[in-house]
This record gives sequence, structure tokens and C-alpha cells, in this order.
Amino acid sequence: MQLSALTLASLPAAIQTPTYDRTTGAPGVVHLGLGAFHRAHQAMVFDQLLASGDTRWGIHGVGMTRPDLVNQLKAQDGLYAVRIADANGVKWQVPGALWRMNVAATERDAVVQAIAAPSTRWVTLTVTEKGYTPALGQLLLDGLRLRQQAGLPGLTIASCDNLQGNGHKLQALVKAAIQANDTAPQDAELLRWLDAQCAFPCSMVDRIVPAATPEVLAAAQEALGLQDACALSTEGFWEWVIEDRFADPLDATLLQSAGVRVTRDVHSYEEAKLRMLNGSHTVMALMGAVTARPYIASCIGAAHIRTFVHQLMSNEVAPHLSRSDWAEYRDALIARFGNPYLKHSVHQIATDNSQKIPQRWPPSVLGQIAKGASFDHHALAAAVFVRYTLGVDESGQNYVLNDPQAASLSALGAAQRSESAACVRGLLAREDLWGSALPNNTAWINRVMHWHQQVLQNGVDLAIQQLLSLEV
Ligand code: CS2
Repeated sequence: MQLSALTLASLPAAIQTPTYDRTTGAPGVVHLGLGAFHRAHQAMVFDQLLASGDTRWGIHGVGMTRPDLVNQLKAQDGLYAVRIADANGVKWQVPGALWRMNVAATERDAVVQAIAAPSTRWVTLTVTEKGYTPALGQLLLDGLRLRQQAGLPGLTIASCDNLQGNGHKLQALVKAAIQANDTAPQDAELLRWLDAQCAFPCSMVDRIVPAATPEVLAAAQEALGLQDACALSTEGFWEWVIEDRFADPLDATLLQSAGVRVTRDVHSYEEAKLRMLNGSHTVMALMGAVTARPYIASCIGAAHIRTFVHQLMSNEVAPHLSRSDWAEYRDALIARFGNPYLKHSVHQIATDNSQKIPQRWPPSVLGQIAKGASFDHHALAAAVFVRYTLGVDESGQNYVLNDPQAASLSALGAAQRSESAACVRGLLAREDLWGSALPNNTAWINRVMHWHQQVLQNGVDLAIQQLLSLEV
């Protein structure tokens, strides 16, 4: 038997399930990007608001491209189990906020109609870094235009992707779509309506939610006594910091009541999270991929990698953060990375490196350069990235580069065994990865070349040991 609305009542009593009515109300939130993250993060915040009696937080979830997950979720009436596991214990919960589902690629009009529905108050997005395309701007705009024409109120449109200033980026995309349409007088009106009625808050979201593994699905079956093809595993920790900028200002207090931090200063949280957590993640993902360590926990479990990550954060990232409580933040992150329940695949995190590196590493390197301080940890990380583009690990296993830039990255890195310097130069010249200043910085390029030589000659582990032995 499978988890669904019909079988929900048969779950063991220890499993928290939705007690509110999921069938009569219309969703108040359209969420774009129905991946694991949203379902174990915001969907659980909205579940809490629904459980408190506020019926406006049901979700119309939109998968952007692939129909398989949406079909599985539909077969389970939008229900799925989440295992919340860490040193504090293990518990299972079935959130009930996901009420309707569509796939944007094949059901675009249904998505536009959902955005334009009178009950909709929010649009939230986790479409990944590479999802911020003109097509996304146009999709939102088509829904918003219908709202404006129907005289409906505007929306809070909250980007929740790992991008600095994500709300500003999204707003710019929607405005660019208006400009691209060029149907002058009506669109001037639409632009005024957008500015007056819609809010694009920046936000920082955090919870480690790996793609589900067969082990998690088996554990779900065991705990639930039912099959759940959509089960997920996550940690107890979660954080959502959102800018105090809402179409309906009363939402601030509501979100706070569910544990969300509402603030004018999202920036300091965003930069700390992107550079400390995500920056370390990308370093470990690359090291793990090249040394054949499968999970983040296997990487942080190796003493030399743990020390490397600790030093990277303390010496090269933290000095440039506006958040002053970084030492506790660092220690908490290292503990979270080691969570044995999270089988967080290094290859999953290494997906789309070309889209992630720009937010995660260059700001810290530039900060160190400006201070005249060492950036060797980031230089070694960049050298491991160059090594990673070979597509084969140190034990000889091939892996696939899963990245919109895969072809060009592989081409640039292909000859690195015979032409190390030229390949490092070629990959470091990419402004889309490193920004405009680093590709011209000789000191940076030289250090990456140095570490790349070590990585090729001695392997990643010895190169890390060597870097650590330089520290006093
Ligand atoms: C990870 C993030 O896949 C990645 O790039 O760094 O998904 C990370 O797990 C989350 O941002 C944690 O909040």
C-alpha cells in the first residue's frame, strides 16, 4: 500500500500528520521548483501555518521540467514523508501543504492561471541558479498581467535560490520581460502596478536536503508501514531569513510566528551562508569527486579535509563577512556536514559548478587579495576544480560533469596532464566563473598553477596535507 490521503490515517501515531482540511481550500502559494529542498523546508513552514488554522498557505507546486516526480506526488495526493534526523534523534513527519501540482514545461497555461488565481498571495521559487532565464521572467509576467487586468491584488514573489540579492535578480527579470514585450501603453501601466502592488523580497534559505536515496525510501517504508516514492531525509536545523518587504505587510508577523526571521538586513545572512556553507560544500564536493569519497559526511570525516574546511572558513571567508558570530556558525556547519543520516552525494553538489562558484568563492579571494592576505585554500580549491574537469577520479572511475557549461569546461581542462599551465590559465580566464578581476590577477593564477601541479603529481589528499603543513 502507498501513502495517500486514503491511507494517511493508518500511519503510526508517532508520525506527525496534517490534521487540517486539505480538500476544500484553494492554494495561496504557487511554488516554482518542486525539488527536495522546497518540500522539506518551506512546505513545512506553510504546513505549520496551515496547522495553526490559517488556510491561506496551501501550495500549488510546479515542477519546472520533469513530469516523473509530479506524477508520483499526484499519485500520493501531494503527501510525502520527511525524516528529520541528526544527533538529537530521528523523527518522521508528513507535511500536508502540497495541494495541487503541475509541470511548467508541459502545462504552462495551468501555471499562468495558478499565478493569476484570486486565492494566490505568494509565489516562491527554488528553480536553481541556472533557472533565472528570460523564460522564467515571461512565465511570471504572463500570470501577473492577468492579475492586473482582472483588478486582483499583487503578490509577494520570493526567490529562495542560492544567489546573492535573489529578490533583486528576480524583479529585474520580470521587468526585463515587460520591456522585451514592447506593447507600450499597457505595459507602462503594468510596470506601475508591479512596483506598487508586488514585492520581491530577498531571502536566505537553509536546510540540507539531499536527493532521496534508495536507503531513505526503504527507511520510509519501514517507519510508515506504507510505500512512499517521494520520501526525503533532512536535518533538524532549518533557517529562513526574509527581507521585510511583503505585498501584504501582515505576513511578517505570521511568518515570524512559524520561526522565520523577518529582517531589513538579509544581505549579511546571504553572504555568510553562500560563502561559508555553500562555498565549503563546493570545495568538499570537488575534493570528494576526485578522491572517490561519495558523500559530504565522508569528506568532513577525513581529518585533513575537516581541518582544511575549518581553516578555509576561519582564515579566508570569515574576515570578509558582515556577520560577527561566524565562529559559532562555522562550528555548527562542520557538525551539520558530518550528519551521518544525510547521504549528501558530492556529485549532486558538484552539479552546475559553473553557476555556483561565482557566488561561493571569488568574493572571499578578492577580500584576501585586498588585504594582502593568503588565499591558498581557495587556490587549492580552484586547482581541484581544474582537476575535476577531467571527468575521472583518482581511482580511475569516470564521472559525468553535470553542468550547462560541461562541454566547454571539459574542453578547456582536457589537456591538463600535458599542459597544466595552459589549462589552468584557460579555465581561470572564464569571467562567467570568476568575475572580471580574478582572471587578470597574476598572483592568483600562479598559486592555482602551483596547487594544480601538486594535485596532479601527488593527488588531492597529499596536496591538502602539504597546504596544512605550511600553516603555523
Ligand atoms: C548545496 C546546497 O547543492 C548545493 O549546491 O550547497 O543545496 C545546500 O545543501 C543548501 O543550500 C543548504 O541550505
